[in-house]
Amino acid sequence: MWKSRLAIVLQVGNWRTCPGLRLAPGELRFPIFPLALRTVDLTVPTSNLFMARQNQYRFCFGPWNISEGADPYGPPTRTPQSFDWKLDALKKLGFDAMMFHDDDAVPDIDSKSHAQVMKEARALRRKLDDAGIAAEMVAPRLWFSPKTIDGAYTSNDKKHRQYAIDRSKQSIDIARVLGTDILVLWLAREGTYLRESKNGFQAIERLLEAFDAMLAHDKRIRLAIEPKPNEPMDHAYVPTIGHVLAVASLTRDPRRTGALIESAHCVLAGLDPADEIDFAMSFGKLWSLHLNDQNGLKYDQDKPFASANLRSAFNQVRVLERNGYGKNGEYVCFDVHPFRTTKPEHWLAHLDNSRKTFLRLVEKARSFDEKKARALIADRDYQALDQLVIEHLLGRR
Ligand code: XUL
Ligand code: MN
Repeated sequence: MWKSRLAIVLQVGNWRTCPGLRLAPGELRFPIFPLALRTVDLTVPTSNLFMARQNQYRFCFGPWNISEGADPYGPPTRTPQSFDWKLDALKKLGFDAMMFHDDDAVPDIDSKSHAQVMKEARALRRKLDDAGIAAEMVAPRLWFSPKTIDGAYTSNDKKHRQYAIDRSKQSIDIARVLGTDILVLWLAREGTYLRESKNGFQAIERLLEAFDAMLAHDKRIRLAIEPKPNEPMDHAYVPTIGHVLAVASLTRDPRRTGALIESAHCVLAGLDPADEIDFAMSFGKLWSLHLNDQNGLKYDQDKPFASANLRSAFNQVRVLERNGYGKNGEYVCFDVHPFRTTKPEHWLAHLDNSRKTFLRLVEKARSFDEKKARALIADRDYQALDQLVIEHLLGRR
């Protein structure tokens, strides 16, 4: 059986030093002549050669995912909880790590000196260590300040662009103290409300200037750019994973510039989250993940994972399984919010449910009849393939 599916990655040359080569988890490459220049790449997943080692997933969320229910038309519906309460909840729910905006880690960050920020970051690290919880990432929150009203890295005001770069460098320092090498960049205000207000060519130059400054600031930090096509902006400059990877390729260190995919953001771009995941992973660039759901082209909903489209969620889990997401230490994060109507006593259900659903879908992905699916594909009977998936999700074997 294995013979018919055998293919081997032969690589003539040293893959570590050849630009443009990637080694996805679950692939084998055999460097043959270390100094040769050309490559022969007959890629094939090793899962086809050996029994796949099953993924063990680790989970995280951020303090903002225990939110209070405010929306643009109404005030909060739940009284805020303290950070310690949230950390305790995360632990009790069996999650492994927490995500942080810089001001989740150090509140009122702009009013504090760098030394004070570092001191508070160190205290947070001790608290996390005591709780046995890791910090998954740090992200500069560049969309609240009066200095980012017209954008952060792409603001028309040079002083404000500098503020954004300085704050990002400080976020990197916080990340290092918290023990993570991932800086997430959701480019919230890097776009336009009005096309004529900015120059798109120049915006890419400015983004690159900022990314390069961050990469130079710390030689080990990795930038995980989180694309989103709109909201709060009408049009964002980096709306999809393709844009992320294109911009990454122009930075001073493309190897340290990668991506974070959020399911809802893909739906807002009219794209399939599973395809976006496959795309990023085929470049070895998916370093973090925000699973959630979104019911079509509306405001950003951050629904519980699979809440709007169970089949799409199944396909996301299936590609994560197939591509070995998590094997390099990546976490599965849920960027989900409770419904505004949620009572305080049910406040954590969206997180617990998202994780439960994810694990149920892992079972579904592992028990999917791949052999039958392959036979139907070979016979080009996609009608039956469609029904195979539906029956499987409905629970019938
Ligand atoms: C916004 C969003 C953010 C980022 C973190 O849509 O997803 O919460 O994930 O800054
Ligand atoms: Mn997100």
